[in-house]
Amino acid sequence: YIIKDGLSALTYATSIVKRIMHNKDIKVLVVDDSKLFVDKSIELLSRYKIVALSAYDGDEAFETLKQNSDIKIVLTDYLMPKMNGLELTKRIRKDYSKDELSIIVTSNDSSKKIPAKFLKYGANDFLYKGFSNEEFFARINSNIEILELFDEIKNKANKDYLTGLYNRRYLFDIGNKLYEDCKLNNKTFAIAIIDIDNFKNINDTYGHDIGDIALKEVSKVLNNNISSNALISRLGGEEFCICFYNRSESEITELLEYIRKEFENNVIKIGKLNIQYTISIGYSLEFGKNIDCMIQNADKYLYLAKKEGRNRVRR
Ligand code: GH3
Ligand code: MG
Ligand code: MG
Ligand code: MG
Repeated sequence: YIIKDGLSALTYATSIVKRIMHNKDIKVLVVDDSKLFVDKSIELLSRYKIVALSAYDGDEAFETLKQNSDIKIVLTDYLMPKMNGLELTKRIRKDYSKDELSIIVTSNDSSKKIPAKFLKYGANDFLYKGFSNEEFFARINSNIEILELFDEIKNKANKDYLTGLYNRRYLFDIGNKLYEDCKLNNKTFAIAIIDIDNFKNINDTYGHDIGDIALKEVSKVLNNNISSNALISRLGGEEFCICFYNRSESEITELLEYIRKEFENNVIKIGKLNIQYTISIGYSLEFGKNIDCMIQNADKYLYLAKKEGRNRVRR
């Protein structure tokens, strides 16, 4: 590159460094029957700190892909023995969508029809062999950027902005799938709803910002204490929902009681303020007609917990 002034040189260098810092999480699978090409590509990728795996035909590539769920980009040749690049592309697109995996095709074949064919079958990009290093990196980078954008959008759509927990939409979408899977495979499934007691008082006494911190504190306690087999979400307002799957009744009961006590026994320090609040929990262990019914059920128990004096776990 020819960069004429210091500032744009600095900006350019910064963007490259940022890019490289990111790249350590990216894994590329290079598929080609030419060992020379595979080695060259892996060497180029390593200059940008991108880890690469290799495969020498479509069959081997597909096996490698199945065993390495962290592969983000497949760089594939067209003509190869056993399964060629076009078959591989079709095969991959049956199982992996464009928002999770990018396919970049490289070929010597000069037929004008080839790139269109690949793109129609789900490839993201096409490179004629003999490409410059600069073009190679530019294509790899633009594909990484698109995948990252997809991740960012998915994250924004599924997570609650304030607490970073999954949101209501995600709960009903993925929670429902979990529910169906547990029902079908005879695994346990439970729903707990957690509600801050007299939360309105916190807002009224200390202000909305402190209320927000109190909400984040709940998400922290939930995340710190529930590490597996659970989907934790914010239902809305000061209500949270946990779907437990494949966990025993006693485990769930103990855990919920422990979480309740975490609030009862601890003062939360926010700057100079010491605030204390309790939570109530309603939970439902019996499979209902669907996940909505189970949530309604847990909600009924939550209502009872409130009615019986708050700061309690009720089923
Ligand atoms: P109860 O013990 O019966 O649950 O009483 P409560 O005061 O906790 O419940 P109520 O439903 O009366 O009040 C909930 C309050 O939560 C009202 C609302 O302003 C507040 N709230 C909802 N979402 C947010 C938020 O994102 N941030 C803050 N700071 N407050 C919120
Ligand atoms: Mg070939
Ligand atoms: Mg409430
Ligand atoms: Mg409340």
